[in-house]
Amino acid sequence: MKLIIAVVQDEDSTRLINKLLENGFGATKLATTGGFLRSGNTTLLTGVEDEKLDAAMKIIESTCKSRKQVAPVHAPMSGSAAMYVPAYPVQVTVGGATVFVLDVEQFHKF
Ligand code: 2BA
Repeated sequence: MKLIIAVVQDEDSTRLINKLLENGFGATKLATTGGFLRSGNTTLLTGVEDEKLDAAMKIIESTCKSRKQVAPVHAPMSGSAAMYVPAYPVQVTVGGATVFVLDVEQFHKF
């Protein structure tokens, strides 16, 4: 069994959950925050049998779009100086999805 951890954009999350459920996958949705943009995104946890991994990955790939986003970013600075440095706008391409696949050692439902 594998655990898929997929970081996706909020805009894609409802469609992605619906498609996963329609295709017989379970999903847990976590509200998360990207470390770089400091804006909200969604992390989905999906446990799948090994032979269904490809099908789940295809659903994620086909559902999650990449988008350009402009966001104020603070230069990484420590100490009190950081308070006086204004944020500067950067344009980044976010997504479609950042996906980690882990081996599951055990799976229980009690
Ligand atoms: P954020 O960390 O908010 O990053 C949003 C987007 O900003 C990233 O899109 C990337 O295009 C850009 N970006 C990130 N770090 C950057 C940097 N140091 N300099 C310039 N641009 C940078 P994605 O790569 O599609 O990532 C989307 C979200 O996926 C990330 O949101 C983060 O929440 C998660 N993520 C990405 N890589 C990860 C990793 N290695 N481990 C854990 N989470 C990750």
